[in-house]
Amino acid sequence: MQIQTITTQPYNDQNPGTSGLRKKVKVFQQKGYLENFVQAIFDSLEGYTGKSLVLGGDGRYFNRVAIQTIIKIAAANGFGELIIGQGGLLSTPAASHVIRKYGAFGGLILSASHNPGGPNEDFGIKYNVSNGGPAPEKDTGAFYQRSLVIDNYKTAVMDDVDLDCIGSQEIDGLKITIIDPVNDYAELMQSIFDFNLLKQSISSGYITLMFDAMSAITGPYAKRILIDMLGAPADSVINGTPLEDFGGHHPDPNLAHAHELAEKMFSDSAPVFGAASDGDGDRNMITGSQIFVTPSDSLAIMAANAHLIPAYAKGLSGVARSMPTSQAVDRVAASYKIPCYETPTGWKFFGNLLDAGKITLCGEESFGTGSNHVREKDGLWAVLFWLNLIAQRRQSVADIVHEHWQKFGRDIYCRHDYEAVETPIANSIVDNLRKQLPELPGQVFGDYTVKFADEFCYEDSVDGSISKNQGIRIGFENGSRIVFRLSGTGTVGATLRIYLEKYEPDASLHNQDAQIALAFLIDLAEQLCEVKKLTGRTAPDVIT
Ligand code: VG1
Ligand code: CO
Repeated sequence: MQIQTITTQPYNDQNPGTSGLRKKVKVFQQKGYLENFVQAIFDSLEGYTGKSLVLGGDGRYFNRVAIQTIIKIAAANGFGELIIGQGGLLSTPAASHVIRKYGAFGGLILSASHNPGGPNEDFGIKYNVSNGGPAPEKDTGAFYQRSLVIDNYKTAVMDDVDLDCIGSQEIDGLKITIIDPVNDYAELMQSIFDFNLLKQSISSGYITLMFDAMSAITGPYAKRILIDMLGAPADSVINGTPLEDFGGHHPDPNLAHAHELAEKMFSDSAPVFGAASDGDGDRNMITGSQIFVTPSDSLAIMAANAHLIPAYAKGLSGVARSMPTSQAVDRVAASYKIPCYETPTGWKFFGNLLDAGKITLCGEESFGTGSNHVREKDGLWAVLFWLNLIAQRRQSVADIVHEHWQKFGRDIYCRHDYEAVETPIANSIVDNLRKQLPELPGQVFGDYTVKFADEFCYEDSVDGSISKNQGIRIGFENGSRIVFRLSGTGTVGATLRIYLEKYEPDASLHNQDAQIALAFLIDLAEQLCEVKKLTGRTAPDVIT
């Protein structure tokens, strides 16, 4: 194999965020930009010579070009085998599974997840380690440090690989295997859930459903599993063809962006169950006829009912949630007497807990839930979990949710996002909040007395690593919380996220609208951070 060493100039902005490096496509198209970052990753890793690397992405614009570039750099750096999803496609959870199943050294996932795609939109790249999960902070920190000083990259002189033809070939000692992106994942789902029960429930018409793939990666997965394997009617999957620009939409599964599904679920002709997934297939939105299930509630309900699912019949070793996720799952853990861990935002923090067997199930308020079956959050897995639950309990989504609230109380929850705020303003908002922290405990605001106010710092109980500055938390005596943090996945300015929650034990007050129930906390959050005042905005860009 002929290998070239190309001289390059470093870029100073290749610091991975919450989930990999995300930038505008135009940034990735700069000379050597992608090459530098990939070489910086390989330079920071050890022991991969002759081993295999998994490659795949969510099919967004630039996916195919990037894969060809990466193939040549990986070949030149001495990998022995590249396992690539056909067409360059792999959903994030499927990539995680493929890494684990084939014992790969690691994988590169090309995605900017819920961010929009297209020539003027976003692209991203993320390295996952051999457990199938996102690289921990010590690795991503090393990639960044290396990227700041890199002065050359290696690339193999070879033709582009045919990404569409399934099978293995050998090029100068490098094995290249193109796999069906769905097969292994579908098999895994079959091993977790009761497919026979699901088939019966769907074919008998007991469960009707609509799944919105948002013109993103889950289309082929949902069609294979929901339609081909479980017998759902063909029109149950909408927007099921992956498009490079997601049809011009944000592939972000929430009521604002999955509006086609949302309208259906709140109409007279709503099916029993509705769900959506994001650009790379790791997020999920769960709805039922006339009801939206918040991701935090979904996690708690899954934890409370996991024993009804074949793979979790023996119960859960423990659960975890990201810090801003509501405390609903904590109540389930307390009642089941299992541990509950609070981690920083981002799936990479669950990996050690899953590997150590300390938790079985975990989730985030940002429409992400998952378990120890892979090391990423998993959108379709969550969909199948809920379908299995409905089939097993023979209850509607609304009944399952209301019963859960009756038993555990309701954690009324919402998140307000202020997007593309000018970075200096966003930073000053956080600095001002930080300054107020020492004064806040003991202060009384209406019925709310501040119990604690701090900046979340996480110590990993498995490897002892410390992650600082993971968001500002203000907790009240009555269990309510306000959390502020800046997003680590955006590509324009800064996004301020404000998370609000209030515990309501009284069942007669469970059917309140979250915005109304949380109105006092919403006003208090503005009083503390002044985002509206400082940006001149009147409302958040997105409410979830
Ligand atoms: C957001 C979510 C976080 C999630 C991350 C990646 O990060 O808040 O919970 O893990 O996206 O999700 P941030 O830093 O923007 O708040 V995905 O589906 O975009 O890979
Ligand atoms: Co995603």
